Amino acid sequence: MTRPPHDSPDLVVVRHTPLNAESPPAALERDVTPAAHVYVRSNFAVPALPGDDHRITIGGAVREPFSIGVAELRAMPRATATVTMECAGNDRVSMRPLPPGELWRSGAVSTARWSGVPLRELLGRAGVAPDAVEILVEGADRGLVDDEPGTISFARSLPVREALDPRVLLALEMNDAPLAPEHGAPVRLVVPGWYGMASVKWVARIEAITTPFAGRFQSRRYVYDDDAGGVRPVTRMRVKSAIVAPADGAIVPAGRVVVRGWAWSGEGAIARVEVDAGAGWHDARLGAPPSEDSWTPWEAEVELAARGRYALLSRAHDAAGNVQPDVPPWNRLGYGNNAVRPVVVEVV
Ligand SMILES: Nc1nc2c(c(=O)[nH]1)N[C@H]1C(S)=C(S)[C@@H](COP(=O)(O)O)O[C@H]1N2
Ligand SMILES: [Mo]
Repeated sequence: MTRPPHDSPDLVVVRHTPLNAESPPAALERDVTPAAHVYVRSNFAVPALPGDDHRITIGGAVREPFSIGVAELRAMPRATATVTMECAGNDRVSMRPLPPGELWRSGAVSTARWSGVPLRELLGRAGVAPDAVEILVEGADRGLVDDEPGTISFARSLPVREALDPRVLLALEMNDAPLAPEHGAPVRLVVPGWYGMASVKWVARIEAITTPFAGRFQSRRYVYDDDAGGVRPVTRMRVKSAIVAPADGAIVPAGRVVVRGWAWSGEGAIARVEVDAGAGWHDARLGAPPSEDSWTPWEAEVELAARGRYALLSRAHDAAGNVQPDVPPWNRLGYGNNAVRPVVVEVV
């Protein structure tokens, strides 16, 4: 029997061109998301790059600027890390009033095993000048945007101290296979703990800079803009949890139901997860996270005795004392929605 293509989609498409697509709910039950099911978020089309012949330039406020080919990067000592990455726009669809931007539901989050060269190796070789304040990383992708003349590239900066964190990688592989084009082949940045926008794909240029970067994707997008003119940069992932089983909309028999999910935060380890099925909050059991930079599994049993519909809720706390809010924290562009989100099941 042949199946229609929409019967087994790899990803849930939000926009076709450029491709923006969510991980399907079933893929998020796994601790490491299969590569074909990792969400894709791109502002511009995938640039055509020459694979191992692609070169990165490292310059600006450094002692010794240089360029390095991807083939040379592959020959350098590697580090590997399992990292949970969430798009800052994940769950934008449940913010009110509806913000502009891609209308992500809850699938713009994935966990992958990245392997590559720590960024600090290249910065060490270049010798960052003492007056450098940030490291700028530019992708090879370019395109037009509504309100600016000519094409612009996707570029982001990190404070020097963050860029020197040995966990920040120039990744060459995802889940033990070469990076796919849509995920930044041949080389991308991976910044653990930060929302996805910091993890620049298709890296072409790295520059040490002496004044803070104010490019579009640093100061006009990926900012918490509060209507009153206050603007704060989007940085680390807010504490959040997701229920992966039962699935939203599932029909379950009456009785005990095991609720399972993940919790993550870029601001500290997960300290506690609570679950509510309508009778009040109680603690879930935490499992061991696959790594320090990945989500923490949790599980709880709830008693769904009577027929009818139930809203299952989960609420995570991190070691820094942050807890998920009940209501999405408002900002004009709809970033960082870490509010508690109901999963509805029907007991028959
Ligand atoms: N060069 C480049 N890098 C980029 C982007 C982009 O548009 N261009 N999008 C960013 C955003 S907003 C996110 S959430 C992540 C998504 O990475 P993924 O598509 O591999 O999941 O890539 C980031 N890196
Ligand atoms: Mo993103």
